[in-house]
Amino acid sequence: MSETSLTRFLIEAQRAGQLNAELRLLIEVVARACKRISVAVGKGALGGVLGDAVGDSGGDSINVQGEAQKKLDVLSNDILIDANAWGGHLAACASEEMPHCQPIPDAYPRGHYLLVFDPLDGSSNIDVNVSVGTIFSVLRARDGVPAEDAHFLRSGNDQVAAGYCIYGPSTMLVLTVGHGTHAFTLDREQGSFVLTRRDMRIPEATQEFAINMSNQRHWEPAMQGYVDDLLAGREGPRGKDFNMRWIASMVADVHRILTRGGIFIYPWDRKDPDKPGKLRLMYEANPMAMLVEQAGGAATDGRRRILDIAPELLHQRVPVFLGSREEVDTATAYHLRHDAAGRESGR
Ligand code: AHM
Ligand code: MG
Repeated sequence: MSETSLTRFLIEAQRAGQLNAELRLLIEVVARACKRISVAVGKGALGGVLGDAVGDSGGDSINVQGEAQKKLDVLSNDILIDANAWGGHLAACASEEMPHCQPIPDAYPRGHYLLVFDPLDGSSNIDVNVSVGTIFSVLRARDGVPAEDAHFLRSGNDQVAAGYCIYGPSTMLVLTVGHGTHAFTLDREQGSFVLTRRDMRIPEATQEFAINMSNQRHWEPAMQGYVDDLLAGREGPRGKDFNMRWIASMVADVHRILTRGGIFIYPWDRKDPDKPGKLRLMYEANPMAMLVEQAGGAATDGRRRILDIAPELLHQRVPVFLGSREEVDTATAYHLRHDAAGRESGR
């Protein structure tokens, strides 16, 4: 049989009743924008796009999170906004790089969906030529009223599609519309995404974990205990040796986990106790949690399922534990046991 392009895959999914034409268009538009971002990322220093973005005052450009923006963060954000403005499929976009959502301009028809994205995740890796990616999540808009930030504040269970595009040695789009997680590789000569893995499955057990160990002293006791036991290996309570990987690019770490299993953790830590974690719920944790669950894995904040969390803020942060089901359940159990012991002792 001939290869399955993303377009064909989506048309067949539409025929199977898994999505409608408007959502299909939205996904095609996001995929097209990701191709443009892939070209910009791929040019590297030759494209003049490496380094920090310059703000209006001539200093570093700082986003709503207080983080310095890279030129490619800004460029990727603009590419996604421009691509999605005129198609008639969206009511509004929201992004890591913008303080508030951006409704579709009045000049264009408004659609029935909301798109929220991290235009270039892991952007601290851009200047060192390590994989980065775009993460996106799609929600239904409220009909008949102009979109506002509050309309985005829905739990991850309400996502109708989620995905990421990884800009690595090859560019891949990994997508779910709620019927499995599927991977497409960009054929650079043809300019089209081709289905290369239907129904990705994450192995239930693993011996590989991904975490930034330099934060260990700032973690809460349950987290310290869990990682101590991983590091104790075969001689410890877990009875097996573990390997560690940390790319510091969530898209790349999650892609490895979707491909061969593992657990990815970015826990709460005391470095900045006011922040409930580093990663953002709406455009990092929720779409990744949906992709991982659709591939048979699990995703929690250490205590509850990420997709059940009711968001209060567009840029809300959350601790993240995701990947191989058994390992996520084990890590979550350490936290719940610790909480229960604390309650018993009145702490
Ligand atoms: P970003 O959205 O500003 O790029 O930050 C998110 C990234 C994730 O891709 C990655 O998992 C994490 O930050 C790395 O954090 P650290 O630098 O603490 O290792
Ligand atoms: Mg990010």
